[in-house]
Amino acid sequence: MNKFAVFSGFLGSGKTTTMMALTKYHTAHHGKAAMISNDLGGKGLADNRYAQFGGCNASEITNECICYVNEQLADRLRAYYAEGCELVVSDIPGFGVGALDHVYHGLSEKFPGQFNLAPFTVLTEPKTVAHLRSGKGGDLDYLLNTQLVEADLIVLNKRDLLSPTEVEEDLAWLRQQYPEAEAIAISALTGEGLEELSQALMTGSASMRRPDIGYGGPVFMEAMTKLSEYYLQYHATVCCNDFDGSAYLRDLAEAVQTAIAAGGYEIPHLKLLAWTAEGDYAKVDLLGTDRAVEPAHSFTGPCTELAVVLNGSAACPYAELDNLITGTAEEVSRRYQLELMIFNKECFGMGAQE
Ligand SMILES: Nc1nc2c(ncn2[C@@H]2O[C@H](COP(=O)(O)OP(=O)(O)OP(=O)(O)O)[C@@H](O)[C@H]2O)c(=O)[nH]1
Ligand SMILES: [Mg+2]
Repeated sequence: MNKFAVFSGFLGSGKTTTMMALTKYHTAHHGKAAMISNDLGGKGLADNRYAQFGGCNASEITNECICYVNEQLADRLRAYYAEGCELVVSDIPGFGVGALDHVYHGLSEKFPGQFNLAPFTVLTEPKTVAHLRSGKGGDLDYLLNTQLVEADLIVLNKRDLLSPTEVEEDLAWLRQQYPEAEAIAISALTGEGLEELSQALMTGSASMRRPDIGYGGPVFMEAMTKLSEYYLQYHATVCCNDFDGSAYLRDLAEAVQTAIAAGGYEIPHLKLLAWTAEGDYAKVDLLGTDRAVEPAHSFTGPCTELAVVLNGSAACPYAELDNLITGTAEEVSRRYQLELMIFNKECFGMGAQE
């Protein structure tokens, strides 16, 4: 039976990494699978390029949340099923809520009986669970909590960062807090739990609940107003000899981290992806001002020119975010004697900002 699942979950929880690991695992052990990366920026999302570099059966839906383009999503699903896929997963933007209603109910109302909807899946990670369990509260709590309220299936990702006892404690808390949902623990990085996830999606089905999440209400608007999106694509050419592209990406991520922290802002996730004409590539993740920059993939050799994509979301007014990241990219590139040709930049706030 052909299945479709939405993967929701906060910025950096591991949606892309999990979709990549799952589609590969499912294809190798069960049947053909595919993934769709969805975000608000224009064509060329870092997540989709990264998935394709990683050899995944992957495509993107850009410029709009899949919440509002049900027809485009339906066409894409039909195309994947026509090429023999039995499982397709798509994420939504990492600060998104409301996809249970907009996507699952939207598809089933507009295309009755055409799509088999797997449990609405929401990823979370140990850091988020620890924060919610602490009850400390924060600006983004509405989003962190509401995403989990929508879940039929909660996936505690990054279990490799926890002891077995901690995993059980977090799962018990999640089950008690969100009793409508199943909860499982996986590691997209080690592959632990992928079979359980694959089974849960193929054998389970969406509850089609309609929880009241206060969508569009004052708390929702307040949370969205804090967030801005940033997209930058450029070519970088070194003036002489070659350079270490992996070190460049890492230095850029660390310099952005310093600039964001100095401004008193927060950046839950910035993805920095670069590649050469020969197809070598590197990726670095910046996951907040308090965490070490994580290289996800490194170049195999020195570079003479690169294509670079930066995609990210921050709790920072968009004009300020634009100045901070663009200025930092120019400054770090000068240090590496790179000539930049910027060919696309988008930076916008998620709600009305002063
Ligand atoms: N330790 C560990 N790290 C992981 C795991 N899965 C993902 N990560 C890391 O978490 C970071 C974020 O992963 P992504 O898959 O890009 O997260 P995302 O949810 O797609 O993020 P957005 O696209 O910003 O919403 C990356 O640095 C990953 O390498 C995991 O199972 N264990
Ligand atoms: Mg992603």
